[in-house]
Amino acid sequence: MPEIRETRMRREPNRQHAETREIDAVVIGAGFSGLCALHRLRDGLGLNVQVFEAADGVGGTWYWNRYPGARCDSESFYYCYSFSDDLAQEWEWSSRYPEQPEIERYLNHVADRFDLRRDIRLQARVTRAAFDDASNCWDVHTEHGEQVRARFLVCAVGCLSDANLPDIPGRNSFAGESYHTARWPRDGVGFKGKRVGLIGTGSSGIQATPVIAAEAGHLTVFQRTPNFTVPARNAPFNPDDQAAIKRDYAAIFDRTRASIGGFPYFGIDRSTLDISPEERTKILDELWEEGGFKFIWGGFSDIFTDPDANEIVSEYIRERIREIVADPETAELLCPYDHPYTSKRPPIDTDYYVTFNRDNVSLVDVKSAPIREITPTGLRTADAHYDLDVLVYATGFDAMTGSLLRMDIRGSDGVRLADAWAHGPRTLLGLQVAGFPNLFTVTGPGSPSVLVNMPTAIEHHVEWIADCIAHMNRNGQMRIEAAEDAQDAWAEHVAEVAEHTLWSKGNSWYVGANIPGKPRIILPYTGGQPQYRERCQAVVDAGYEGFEFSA
Ligand code: NA7
Repeated sequence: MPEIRETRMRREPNRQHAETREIDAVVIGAGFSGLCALHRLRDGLGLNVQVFEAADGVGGTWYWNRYPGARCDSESFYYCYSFSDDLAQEWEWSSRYPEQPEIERYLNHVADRFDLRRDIRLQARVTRAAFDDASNCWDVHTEHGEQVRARFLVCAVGCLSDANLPDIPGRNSFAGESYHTARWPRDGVGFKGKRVGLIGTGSSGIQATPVIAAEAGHLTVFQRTPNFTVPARNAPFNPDDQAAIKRDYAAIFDRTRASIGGFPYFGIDRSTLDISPEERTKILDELWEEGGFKFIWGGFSDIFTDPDANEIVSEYIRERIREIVADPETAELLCPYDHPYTSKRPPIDTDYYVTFNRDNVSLVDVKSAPIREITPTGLRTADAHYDLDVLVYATGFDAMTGSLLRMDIRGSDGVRLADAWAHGPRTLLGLQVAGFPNLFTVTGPGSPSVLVNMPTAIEHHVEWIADCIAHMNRNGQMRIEAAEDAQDAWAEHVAEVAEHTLWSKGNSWYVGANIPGKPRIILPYTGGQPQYRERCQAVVDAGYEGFEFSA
């Protein structure tokens, strides 16, 4: 197994940068959020900005996740930037759900169109950043020795970017090929005639399974927790529909900003329990046929809060699984019973369940017979050995905190972020951390982030950060930081809101349960985007209440 973090990167020559440049802002990451932040801070505020990006291309999530079947779960026409109407009008999406190469092309187009590349340093992983109390600046260091001093540090590192490669005994002894879905080779992987093992049935595994199965000699899916997934119903984008959307784009983007999940349609306030079973089934049938996230947001609002309501919808999905999967034993293994629907991030899929009807696909339950070790020739569970030529790890990410903590970030008085967050992340609004002045986190823990269509959440944060910096510049302020008591109050609020929902009830990455030893704490804010935006605006209107400035 190649070292996961470096799988495909050419090493930059060992440059020596003797001098420390002084600039206004460093942005870490050149994905959706980093590109947006660079554009807004440089071209909007006129700041001198340097972006550092670990990869050898822009795109972030959409650079790294090239696995077969990788595509977005949000629909293309709103999984994009809204900050430029010209951009929105000129870009043509090919289908309802764009595939990874298309989104990567889009982000490269954005980088070129807004002349962003000249301020992006590729293959420059930030390893260390330390706040200097005397100058109120951040000293930022890259792995190749470059140093920059900047007033502001904007972490645009993504919520799902620190790939999780489980520490399974014998992992490095495997003699075949092995890949993590989030570190997929650019040239692809050939599966023809091969015995492929795939570990993990989250969104990545569920998207990859049908595509790998279509090519492999045999595919064995190692499932620890079955997942609820609904059909995406992907289809080419009809040009007339696309033209109609473009005529209405401003209103569509307004709706994404006003809705709970950042989608251009509003959730329906309807209880699962208030209508007859027949009526309910009819609604669910229609949503199942329509496909996508509307199944979640366009059906019944109480599935997020009421266990009985949730169980009804969960059972509806189980019935579909039993209907689709021919072998009753396999169908039952695919049925989740141990967590409420949506308490683990719900995937949407293309032909996932039906793939288990293929002769060359088998499902292995590694909950009842856990994986014991990887061997040179395959994978051993508690009760069998599986011979494999290729092993695919679709094992997810150290979500929302992994990429931040992987860097050695030291705030005021040299306090390490890793120590400040030893018992779980604490932020004010997911935007700032007490003790880490002038550092902003785009879609950080404690903000709705991953529960919202990501570009919508990202643009909101970038706007807030840019407005805050403009406010500081107007008022001659050099330093901003979250007040400890305001941060405590926000952390308490985030935890309390989650208690009233089912979001925190599954063993998911939403609560850090997928990473051994990670403190169990709800990572995203579950109160919904509108409430969150209101709170962010109220804070600004009250003179950035909860934040402390100094000149
Ligand atoms: P996820 O959703 O975290 O899924 C990871 C999967 O890997 C999940 O089924 C895990 O089972 C499984 N896993 C992880 N470690 C192991 C070990 N050691 N043994 C067996 N199985 C394991 O990651 P994805 O990449 O699929 O999706 C991430 C997000 O990207 C997704 O939520 C969307 O937002 C887009 P578990 O459920 O923990 O039992």
